[in-house]
Amino acid sequence: MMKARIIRIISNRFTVLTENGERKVAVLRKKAGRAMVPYVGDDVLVSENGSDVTIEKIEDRKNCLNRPSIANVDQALIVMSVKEPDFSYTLVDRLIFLISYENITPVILLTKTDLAEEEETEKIRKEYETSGYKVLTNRAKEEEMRGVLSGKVTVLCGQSGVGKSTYLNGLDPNFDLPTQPISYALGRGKHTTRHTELYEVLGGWIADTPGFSSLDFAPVVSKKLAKCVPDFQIGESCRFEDCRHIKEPGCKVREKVESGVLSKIRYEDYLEVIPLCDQIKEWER
Ligand SMILES: Nc1nc2c(ncn2[C@@H]2O[C@H](COP(=O)(O)OP(=O)(O)OP(=O)(O)O)[C@@H](O)[C@H]2O)c(=O)[nH]1
Ligand SMILES: [Mg+2]
Ligand SMILES: [Zn+2]
Repeated sequence: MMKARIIRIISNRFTVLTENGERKVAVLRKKAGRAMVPYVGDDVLVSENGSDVTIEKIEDRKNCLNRPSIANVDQALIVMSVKEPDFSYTLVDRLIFLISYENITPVILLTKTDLAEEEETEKIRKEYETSGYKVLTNRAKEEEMRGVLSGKVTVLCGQSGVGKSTYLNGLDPNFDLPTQPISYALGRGKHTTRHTELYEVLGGWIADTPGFSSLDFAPVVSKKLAKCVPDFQIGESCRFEDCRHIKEPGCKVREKVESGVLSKIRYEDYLEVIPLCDQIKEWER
């Protein structure tokens, strides 16, 4: 048996990188991990029999995201264009919530800054930097990106057409990932990247992922989400330990939103997802 990490999945073929640095294409042993579906980023044990490589076991994950599906990441770059498609606070905030909920650090990456006025980009940057988020743009220099990516596993998250693959291509001249103008007409489907894959770049690993069109809050436990939103880490406790920061008396978060200390945008986006949460019962999880 050998330790390996899954770096690419295309239907039922799993490309793994073994501990001795070899790439091999493996299949999944039926019983491996029982009902567990392997994700890119999973640490696995593989066996070799001649040229057949089989995944025998999936190790426990330190975290995982479902959209895009990936396991064991250190940070997520939320990729959002300032134009084409238009920048959406709601979408970025929903991604922040789902990513933080899985105990992954969100970082914001603004793309297509050439398509907007400088002030527009700066306004967005300010909104998130004021709340304590790291904000990058597609103009970030290699030096800065090395600082962000080196020694870490990073996943790119964002809707289709925001420029995830284009951005990766710019990080390493050896990359030639397919990219495509977004087509609103033509009905030929606008998802260019169709699988998740980890690439080695600037001293770390980064995953390109397919864009998605919806996010799922049904399995999210709202009381847990209330504790995960980075904006709400204010170093003060609400009166009730399980406060969801909605209308509870003695809620410090709401107080700080009302006095303008915390972002109203993020808070309103938070209130909007609360009714979407808690749709899956404990025993069904
Ligand atoms: N003007 C401009 N266009 C860009 C920029 N980045 C990407 N694009 C264009 O946006 C379109 C979509 O880019 P992709 O890189 O394919 O987008 P993606 O996020 O990988 O999309 P999916 O793979 O479908 O999820 C392409 O036509 C790119 O050339 C940018 O910084 N400026
Ligand atoms: Mg792509
Ligand atoms: Zn509260």
